Amino acid sequence: MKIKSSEITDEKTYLNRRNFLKAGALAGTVAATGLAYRWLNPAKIELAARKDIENFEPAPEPGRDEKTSLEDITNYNNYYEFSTSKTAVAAAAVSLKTRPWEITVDGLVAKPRVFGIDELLKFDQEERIYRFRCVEGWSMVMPWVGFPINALLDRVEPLSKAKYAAFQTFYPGSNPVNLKLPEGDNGMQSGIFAGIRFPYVEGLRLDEALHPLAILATGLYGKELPNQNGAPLRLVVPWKYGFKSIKSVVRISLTEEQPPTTWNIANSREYGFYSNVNPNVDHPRWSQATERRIGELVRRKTLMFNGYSEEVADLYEGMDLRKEF
Ligand SMILES: Nc1nc2c(c(=O)[nH]1)N[C@H]1C(S)=C(S)[C@@H](COP(=O)(O)O)O[C@H]1N2
Ligand SMILES: [Mo]
Repeated sequence: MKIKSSEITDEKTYLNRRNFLKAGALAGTVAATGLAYRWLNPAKIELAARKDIENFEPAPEPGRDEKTSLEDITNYNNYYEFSTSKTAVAAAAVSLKTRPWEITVDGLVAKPRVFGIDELLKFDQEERIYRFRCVEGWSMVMPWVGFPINALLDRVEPLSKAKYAAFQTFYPGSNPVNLKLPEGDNGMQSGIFAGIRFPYVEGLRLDEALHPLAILATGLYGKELPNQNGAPLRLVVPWKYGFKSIKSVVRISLTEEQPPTTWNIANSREYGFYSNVNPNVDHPRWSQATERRIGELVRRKTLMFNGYSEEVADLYEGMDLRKEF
């Protein structure tokens, strides 16, 4: 059953739709993807059509991937605009105002547009239970609510020249196209204290962005997204290290050139553009072969593409994943 856009009004609605994913959601996803892929590579339409909705769930073995508690998901965060201490982010992010909030989708598209957040909340929302692996070596299982990015990109009609999607986080004083955004500093700190440059930026190859597993999340555990997790709208790319999943997005621009990304700017030797989860390619300072699942004691093996190989491996055919890490 697919959740009707008109039904998404408040937290209670989110709550009542915990299991709304399942069969119905697939049809919509595939239709939207087919449309979007047409701009890029007709062969990809088939790839999307093959996908079984069960593959979006993270449990190859029953009991192996229990959902991480809401308590852990909302109190162990990386959001450097607020704090570099994971346990301090939740309290600091209380001061983020998420209204008014607009997102511009521009660049190499036929119909560039500004979307109000409330319009995006009316898109068909699905629950997606995903593994989430931070490059630092910890992981969780998150029950997101959101919609595939391709559902949004369809509306602006990507041009065939577009090869990448660039994403930008809200940051006070950085409002290039005069969006309606909250006034004031919202509790965000200077990049000097965080050791990285703000606004936080990320990027995907367009075919990655159009992949049905890549979503814009609007909720968590059936409720609206908590500030510390990137309210009101954040990217989630479950086969890539967590830092690719940029929070509190205000701009998505399609480009011909590979866009700059925050952690790659900070240290290009340690953080590549692709940053696909890969147990065989270590971080220069630590192994990526295993991870600590938050809430568990014994480390577990990290899976190639975070366990989503079947869905995404063909995006990288012919690439040397050691060089293009
Ligand atoms: N704008 C912004 N987005 C961000 C970050 C950040 O510091 N700023 N941290 C990234 C990192 S390193 C991770 S692991 C995830 C953490 O998401 P979570 O707090 O929802 O678990 O957000 C990513 N997105
Ligand atoms: Mo991370």
